[in-house]
Amino acid sequence: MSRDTLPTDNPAVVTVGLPYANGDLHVGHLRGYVSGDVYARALRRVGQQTAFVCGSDMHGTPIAVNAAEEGVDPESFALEYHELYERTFPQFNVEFDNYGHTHDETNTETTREFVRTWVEQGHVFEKEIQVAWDTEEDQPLPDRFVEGTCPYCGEHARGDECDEGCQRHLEPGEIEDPVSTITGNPAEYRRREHEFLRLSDFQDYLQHFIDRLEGTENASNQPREWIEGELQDLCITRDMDWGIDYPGEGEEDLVLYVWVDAPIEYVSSTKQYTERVGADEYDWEEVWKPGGEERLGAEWDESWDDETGEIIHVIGRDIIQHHTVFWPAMLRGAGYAEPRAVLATGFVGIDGKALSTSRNRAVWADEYLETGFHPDLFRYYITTGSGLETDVDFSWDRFAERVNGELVGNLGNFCYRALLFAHRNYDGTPDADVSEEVAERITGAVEEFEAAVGEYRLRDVADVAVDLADFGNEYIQRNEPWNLVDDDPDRAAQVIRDCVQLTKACAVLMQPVLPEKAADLWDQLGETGSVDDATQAAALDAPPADFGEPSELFTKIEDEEVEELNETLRERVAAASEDEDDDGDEAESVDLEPLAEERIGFEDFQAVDIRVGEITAAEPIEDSDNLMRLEVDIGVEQRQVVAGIKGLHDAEDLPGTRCVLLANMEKAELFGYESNGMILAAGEDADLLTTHADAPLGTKIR
Ligand code: B3M
Ligand code: ZN
Repeated sequence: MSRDTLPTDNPAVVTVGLPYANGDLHVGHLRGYVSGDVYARALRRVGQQTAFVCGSDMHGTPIAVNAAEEGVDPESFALEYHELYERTFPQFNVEFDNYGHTHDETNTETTREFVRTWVEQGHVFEKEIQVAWDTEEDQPLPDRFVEGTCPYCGEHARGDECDEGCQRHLEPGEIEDPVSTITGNPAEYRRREHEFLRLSDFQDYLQHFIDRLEGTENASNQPREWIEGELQDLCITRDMDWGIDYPGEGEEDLVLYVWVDAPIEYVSSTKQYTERVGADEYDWEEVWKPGGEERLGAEWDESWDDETGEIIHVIGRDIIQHHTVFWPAMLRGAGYAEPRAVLATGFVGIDGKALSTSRNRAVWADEYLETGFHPDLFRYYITTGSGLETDVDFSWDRFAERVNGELVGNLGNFCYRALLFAHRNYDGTPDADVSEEVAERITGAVEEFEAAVGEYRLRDVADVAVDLADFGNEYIQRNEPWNLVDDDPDRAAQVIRDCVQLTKACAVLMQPVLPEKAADLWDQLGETGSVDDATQAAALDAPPADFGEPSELFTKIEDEEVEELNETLRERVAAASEDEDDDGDEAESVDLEPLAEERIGFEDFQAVDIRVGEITAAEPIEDSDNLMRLEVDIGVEQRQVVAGIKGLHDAEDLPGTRCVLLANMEKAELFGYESNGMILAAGEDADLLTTHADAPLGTKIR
């Protein structure tokens, strides 16, 4: 059974993963918040009642470690960042209906209530486990206070997550060769009592949940293996002072694990919104707790699928497990509703490498604002460059290219031309009917917008207006109204009437991604009221008869500006790479990685489509330090692949080289080039894999 496509009559809530209140925001963070905001606005645009909520994540070792480094208490440390985020989001037109934080009273109370309910329902048990211990400091080392090796993939891992390797959540005691991040000494494991949420109670439920879950494919595919395999119970307490106290007798020295109170902030923040606007306007319980206590402990009933709020989480792809395994179990265990959709965004990198706050390999939110570029430009660039799931590279060149080409040259140009012509010749909208061709084109755009919202295709939501303007430019060019004004005034009036209508439709449809620019255009059209409140039908409603002289919506970004920004970024990336080398990462990577312990079945292997190929063209990517664009012939087709082999192989030597290509690798966009496959290579020097005899191109490797 599938749910009715959005919009539905139920209230919806859109949330974005909570930022840890421990550092400045960069473009990688902003991708998530902008995406959430665009989606929330788009949902409202199609008539769904929607709250958009979030809050700062104040607890856990990410905060405790950084606060300790600065010698301040975690609360004031985190509050300072919380206030910074509260100020920064609106500067990118990210407008939450409520922005709370996990340490506030609402969340403390709601969290404790969740935990008490799990305990009452018998989902919590106590167990003695091994926790890492710093013998010099004589203290336990929860989460990020310990580093070591991931037991699953052998990569370097920090505390509770394998952030450089397989991205798995790590339970206390799992990390191998633990080292204290406080003293740098090898840590010892000691036995301690902790509280656990029995995830296996929810295994059956989760297997059905994952089939119902909507959103991006990565979010429902990635967790399947965990949900189908043996579910490891979740340790929900930590030996720390900073956090929400565990609400149980005799457990005063334990706080709740940060991943308990963090997602509960989604509920708390929605509650606060209801407290502000009143339950008549928006009732958090209808969304999160439909059916009151009735669903607590009861078997899932299919009729509940429709009797619920629409809960939509936008998150980074590194926290899929938390949102599709732990969180739905936490909700179910307390009798709450379940997420309808999880939209997991890809990462943002620079030059093919991940952003790093500690190494200053990033473009910062403040830095963007200081350039003076309008926030809507960033919103457009980050939502439309590629699909939400894809990892992307931030590049000022691409940013300028897209702004100049698509916003200045296309959308802005069309609206300005249309309105200027209308204003000069008719003082506003000419008195004529919209042609059938144009009415149909607008209807098509409105429908495409709505379909994209229903299918969570955020890029397409954001592309609709620019595509419509593209049509507008072609239409005006084809009809040459400037030649008609004298000879065929009726026809001229009709063409311009069409163009003004297209402009109005653009304003309506661009509003989610370019909210301030849409408002500007709305004013220029002489419309009263706010474009945010205009319905989709307004795209075809007649524009006002009179309007004044228009102004250009967007300004061209000059080459010199881009060059300056590139220069700053190049220097920063070079410094970050030097740092990395100094850290001895290089030496580490020469060590042979331990063999994977986990075995895979033949079927898993068969799912990996590896082919014999031949490189037919190779070209270094100019602005990148390590990327090369390759064309690879795999018999059935030619593939374009972006590979990190610049500086390791000469482009001239590569054509004619036989290689081995992972053909069903997810597509990615790097430096504006689509990478459709992955060349297999060994080690730091990218020793390319090949075949010994002459298996025909395209042969599958088995
Ligand atoms: N604070 C940040 C992260 O791991 C973390 C998200 C919580 S969402 C409930 O991306
Ligand atoms: Zn790992």
